[in-house]
Amino acid sequence: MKKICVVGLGYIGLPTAVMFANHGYQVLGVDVSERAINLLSKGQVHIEEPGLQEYLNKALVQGTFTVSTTPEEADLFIVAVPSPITAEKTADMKYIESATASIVPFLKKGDVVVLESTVPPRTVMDVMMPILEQANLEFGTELFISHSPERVIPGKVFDELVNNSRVIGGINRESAERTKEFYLSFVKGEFHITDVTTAEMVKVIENTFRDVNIAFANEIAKISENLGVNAWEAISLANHHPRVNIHYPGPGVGGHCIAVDPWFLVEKQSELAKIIHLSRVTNDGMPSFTVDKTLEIIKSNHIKNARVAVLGLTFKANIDDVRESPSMEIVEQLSREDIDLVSFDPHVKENMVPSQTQSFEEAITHADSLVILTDHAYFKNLNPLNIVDLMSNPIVLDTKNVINREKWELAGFKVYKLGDGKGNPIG
Ligand code: SAJ
Repeated sequence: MKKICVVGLGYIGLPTAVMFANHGYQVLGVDVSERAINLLSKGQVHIEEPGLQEYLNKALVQGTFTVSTTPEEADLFIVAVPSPITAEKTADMKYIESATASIVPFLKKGDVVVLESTVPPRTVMDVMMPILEQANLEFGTELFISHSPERVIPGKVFDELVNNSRVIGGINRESAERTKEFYLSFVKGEFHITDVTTAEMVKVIENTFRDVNIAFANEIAKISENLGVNAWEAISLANHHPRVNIHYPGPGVGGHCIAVDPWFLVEKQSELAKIIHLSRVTNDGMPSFTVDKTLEIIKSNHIKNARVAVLGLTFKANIDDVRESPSMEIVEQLSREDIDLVSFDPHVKENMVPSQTQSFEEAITHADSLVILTDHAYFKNLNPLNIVDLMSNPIVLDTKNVINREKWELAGFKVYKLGDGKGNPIG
């Protein structure tokens, strides 16, 4: 049985590792986090992803998955570690560097090394290859290197791992082909073979496309508010055009990808990456825009000592991840205001901020305004009739177009929506 060593057992590495372990490979999962390794060695997952526990259980029963804090010899090495940005918005390559260095002592003739992390274009050539040189193997004939960026969306990882198409960029054709052989074991989507730097570029521009598109939607939302238009309606009608696909506005762009990757291009080519840069700034400004709107609503409704309930802390719907979430920034900004702040998220089971409560009822009781920041199914399914009497002032600001305006207004709510210049009450 061929052996695979996956370095980095996070949101991408762990699902990928257990997938291979269920498809004919002996897999060693490596992570520097003792906590993650301890939990995994007891058969427990340290991240929430539908299907993950089941795949892990199956692999453990078959004996095809083990974990460790250090790599071992293998036929394929997958690097899936974080590539965050620094406070200066430049790529932080330290995890890529240390993960690459950690496998060098175990490399042998014929091995394949694949980078899955999203990185600034040229990283494999300029950062990884100089480190891999220490293995004293000839690149492209004795050691095969490629980049096959992960493309999965949290919450649907297992479906997308199998069904998404995959780009594989090799330092030469042989590297890409050898990489493909491994992934063929479970990927049903198409494979697209290219060179290594193009593969890096492909991944970064996919996410940059989304960021620029969302910035466009956020700009449309602001313009719509002033023109008496409902941006949600306008965008969805525009999207009926066969060649238009506008994304939707919101309180900001979160996650570790879309708000990060565009900076990789700004860093490399700041003179040229102008729309990309402006989009980042536009999206980063949305939390403050949301806070200002919340405060304006309180003021225009003449509410003194307002109690504001923020609903939704994660960076997107139906997940438990609050890292890089615009909601967290909004909560932070609101906590500095002269209001009584309470926050709630049905998916976040540990309190992450002082204002957080685990009880929805506690969050809304005596609130003067609800601020919905995440489009969780939980919020979509709320019945306003069960809420209205518990609040001191039934006001709601919906930043994700989650609630049905008519239904909530009929129940007695004053409904404000981000980007809705048509339906928002005056004052
Ligand atoms: N958002 C909007 N408006 C929209 C869509 C999203 O404001 O119309 C916001 C979300 O609320 C969220 C943020 O954008 O805060 C990012 O969410 P997302 O669903 O767009 O993306 P991620 O970060 O969960 O996953 C993305 C995916 N990339 C693309 O769809 C091009 C995923 O396929 C990648 O694997 C992932 O980035 C990654 O790891 O790079």
